[in-house]
Amino acid sequence: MVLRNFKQLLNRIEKQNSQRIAVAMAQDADILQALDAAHSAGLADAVLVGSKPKIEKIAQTNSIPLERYEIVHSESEEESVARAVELVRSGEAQVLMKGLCSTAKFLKGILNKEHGLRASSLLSHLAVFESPNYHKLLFMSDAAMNIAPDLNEKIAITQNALNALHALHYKKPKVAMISAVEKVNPQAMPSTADAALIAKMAERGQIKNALIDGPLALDNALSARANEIKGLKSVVGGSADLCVVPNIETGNVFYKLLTILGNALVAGVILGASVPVVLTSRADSDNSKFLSIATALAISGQE
Ligand code: COD
Repeated sequence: MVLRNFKQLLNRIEKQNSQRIAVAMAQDADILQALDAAHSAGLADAVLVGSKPKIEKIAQTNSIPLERYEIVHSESEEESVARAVELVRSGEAQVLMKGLCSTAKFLKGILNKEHGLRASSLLSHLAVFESPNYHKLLFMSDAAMNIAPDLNEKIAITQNALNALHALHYKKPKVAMISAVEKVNPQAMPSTADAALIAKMAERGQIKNALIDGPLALDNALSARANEIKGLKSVVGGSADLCVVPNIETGNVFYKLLTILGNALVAGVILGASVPVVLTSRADSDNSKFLSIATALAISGQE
């Protein structure tokens, strides 16, 4: 079943058991507000890793109760990430969340060969948007982790996202392999060739339970009218559930345009780790951070 909005996603998880989230660098007002909302909704409690004085000050300024949380004091970003990851590895928390630290440092902590949380060959980021201008939730990968994925990495990114969509009960998600045009032009625009190959793999059943088309420009992916005008027949048909973008720059601009100029609500998670991982941009709102927690829980399906 296709999810129209985040409300439907939240309905899915309202009966799940509450999870404990380990937050790396929790000294952030939006993070604490988001955790408060998750706690009030019965979804999760948390262990806050980071500067204890800063966490306490922020909580006091914003009237956020802290009694319900354990605080693990830690000074540096690296140490906070390592301690939060360790809390998850030891089973004291079931979800990991990025707080006020750099994405690269957070991801390096997850990827650490000895002490990290790798569970599959490639980890990737998945963003989810509820836009006032689109008729259902729109998923997009990868805006935050894989910088310049090659063909094999794009296949893995697509498969990770499909696994997440299947976990959310989508039977055959419509996937658009995004480029700038819909014509395959291997020499001038190699991303068009990668897109076409992945679409062909899906057509031949090498990637299962998905309708994949590409290359598609974004208007072909999202607008039936654009397809009509261009005379393009596509299984995605201007109604993509998932856009797979060719590189991190495209993904990052996609994400920020939708949130800053498009008034979209957004959630962000990392896929392929041994536990659900919540990863938002530091400037995202408290609601976005709450929705990201909800999305991570829904995908991990702790029903
Ligand atoms: N999945 C699984 N393993 C990976 C991945 C991945 N996505 N990326 C790297 N690895 C493995 C490599 O195979 C290698 O074994 C080890 O990790 C180190 O690989 P490096 O040297 O390429 O990786 P790092 O540690 O230098 O960097 C990995 C990052 C994920 C930190 C890096 O790719 C990165 O900085 N990504 C962008 C993060 C970012 O700035 N986002 C900003 C937008 S919000």
